[in-house]
Amino acid sequence: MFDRQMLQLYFICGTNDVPDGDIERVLTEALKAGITMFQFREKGEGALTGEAKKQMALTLKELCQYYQVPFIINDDWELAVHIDADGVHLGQDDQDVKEVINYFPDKIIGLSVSDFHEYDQSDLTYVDYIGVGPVYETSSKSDAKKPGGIELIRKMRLYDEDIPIVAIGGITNKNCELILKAGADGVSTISSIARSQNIEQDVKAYLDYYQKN
Ligand code: TZP
Ligand code: MG
Repeated sequence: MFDRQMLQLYFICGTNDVPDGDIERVLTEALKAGITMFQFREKGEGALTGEAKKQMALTLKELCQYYQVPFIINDDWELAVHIDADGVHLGQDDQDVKEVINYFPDKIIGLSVSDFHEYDQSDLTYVDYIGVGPVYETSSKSDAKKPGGIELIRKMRLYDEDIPIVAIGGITNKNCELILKAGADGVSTISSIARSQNIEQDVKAYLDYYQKN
């Protein structure tokens, strides 16, 4: 089910990340332009909850299915199970992977790892990929740790030569090349797509790298 190529351009978004709140439009444009994975990360003030969150998740899942792009839910593993998402992305403070794995046979499980201490304390047996960052400063996550720069990616790749790595934090199509050259399998982004004035053009500029390499 999981293939590391899915990480190439991993778009993460919730309704609060989109200036006019129209996440369906943004996701549709991003899917059309070629994103390779999507994560619904609904957080912050005024975020959807309960039934409204579930309905939005179902709508976005359908969009992803149409474009055959994996649909992942952030944190809320119960919702992921309930609506049969393609997987879940967990943070260090979320439910333990071991405790949810039985609900996710053949599904994708991602885990956030922001440094080597977190890597060492994580059981990666059932983890398909790790999200490593922040690489650069970000304004999309209020409690983001200190940025580790490209060195964080380079060192993580040396530390674990095999695990699929997606980099996160302050990434744009202008700085992604160095990150990928440092050993990441892909890049994830919120604002560079959610706030883009031209999603098609910006997504294609990311994907150019893979076409040339
Ligand atoms: N985790 C680490 S940084 C970050 C998350 C969810 C936010 C990334 O957002 P952006 O806009 O791509 O910097
Ligand atoms: Mg989390």
